[in-house]
Amino acid sequence: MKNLRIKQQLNTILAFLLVPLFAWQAHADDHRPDIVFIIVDDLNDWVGCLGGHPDAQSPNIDQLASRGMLFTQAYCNSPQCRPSRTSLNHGVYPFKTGTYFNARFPKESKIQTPSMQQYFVENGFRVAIGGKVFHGGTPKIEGVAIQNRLPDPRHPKGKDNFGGLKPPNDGYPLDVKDEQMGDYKLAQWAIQQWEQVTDKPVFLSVGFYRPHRPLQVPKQWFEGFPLESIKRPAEPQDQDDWNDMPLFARQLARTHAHKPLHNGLSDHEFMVANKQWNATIQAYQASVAFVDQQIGLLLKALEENPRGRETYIVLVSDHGWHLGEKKHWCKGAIWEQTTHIPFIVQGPGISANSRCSQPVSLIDIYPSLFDFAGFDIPHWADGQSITPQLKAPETPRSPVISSYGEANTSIRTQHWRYIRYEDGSEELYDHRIDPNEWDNLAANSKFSETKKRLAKFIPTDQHAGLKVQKWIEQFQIKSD
Ligand SMILES: [Ca+2]
Ligand SMILES: [Ca+2]
Repeated sequence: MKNLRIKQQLNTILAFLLVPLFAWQAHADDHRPDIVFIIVDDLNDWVGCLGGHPDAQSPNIDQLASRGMLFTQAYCNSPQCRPSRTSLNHGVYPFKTGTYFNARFPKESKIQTPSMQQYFVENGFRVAIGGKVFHGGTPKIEGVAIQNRLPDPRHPKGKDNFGGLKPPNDGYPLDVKDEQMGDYKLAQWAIQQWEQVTDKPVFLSVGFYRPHRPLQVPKQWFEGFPLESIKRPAEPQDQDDWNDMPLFARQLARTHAHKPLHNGLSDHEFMVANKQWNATIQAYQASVAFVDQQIGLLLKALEENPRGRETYIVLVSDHGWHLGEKKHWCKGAIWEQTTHIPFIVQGPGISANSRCSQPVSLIDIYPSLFDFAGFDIPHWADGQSITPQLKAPETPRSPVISSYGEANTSIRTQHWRYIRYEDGSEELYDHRIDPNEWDNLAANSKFSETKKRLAKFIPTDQHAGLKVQKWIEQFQIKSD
């Protein structure tokens, strides 16, 4: 009898729960929000709101942060475009599929999970994708408006790569207007998509290209960063930062994302030898200020919702970028500067100017956006929704796992970064006292328990992948 009553009560509850579910089918009662996902290519923490560089100019990104929640400890899951974007768009970790690098591994698993854009289409959203959201072009999805990357004006002949010097120092002030640049045109395309009024809620993904190389933007943006007042990242005063680093880490940092080096010089040695350090910082900062302006055009349009819906805006980057920190450049390492990214969410119920210092990563985008849309989170999603932190920022989260090849793994908690490489060597940094990761504590027995605790988060069943050691041998990387 008692069981029957419970069953009846459950049926009543179920019926009650199903009412809003069916109501969603009807357009008039569809109160689901519009969602805008903005991803910026190669943008590190050199934005005002994250304080990564004292001269950063990013007023529009900063304003977005002031209107919502800034996740101050957000990281990528892989420090290169293809693995990072594949992982975030499909909701699975790189170590599940073997997609570890831009270079393809023949035995990578075919990605089986739908992209989040596909999933939104299947769940009744109007979906549009513009610019660089996926690596290597946007895959065709039935019913989706796609705008591939729009080209920039070409630099004058002979002025590329600073007159023959190799990347990463290929910044150049273009004698053109913003309106001629691909990112400006992308913002206009995105605004047009936003302003279309249809019955369905909208999921708009927009991928801005700068500050990805070449660091070429209209010259007015260079003028905001005079060469004579460029500030370089801090370096340790009395020691060589590499002295306490494992041999493997030093070699990894010299591989330049697996391309041959500059006649035996590392990127950093090359930049110093050719006196291009300040010029490249200038070009990067100009590129950030330029792209911020283009993002601002879109953000302005998003202030009004033409469909009368609530709006979520999420802004991230695909990974960080070094400009000489730890004698390293670009991406392709699993340190703080390569993995730390902006991660901002504005939306209904999110307090203005709120901050969360719990670790989050790009793996969390997929389930979070589904949560915002009211979808059930599918079982294959590796990440965790950030909704609990949007309500209560102190709610604890699991550490961030970043991979750069099979068995090259970084574990980032609120206070620690622990790295273990494919040869078993390690790095350990205490971020409470060492935000620049100068003092590797891995060899100090005082921290063996900490290491053991953090090592438990390293996945034990990682998918096979390309080995960094092979590149080290192929390019005859030096040991120091
Ligand atoms: Ca990138
Ligand atoms: Ca050091």
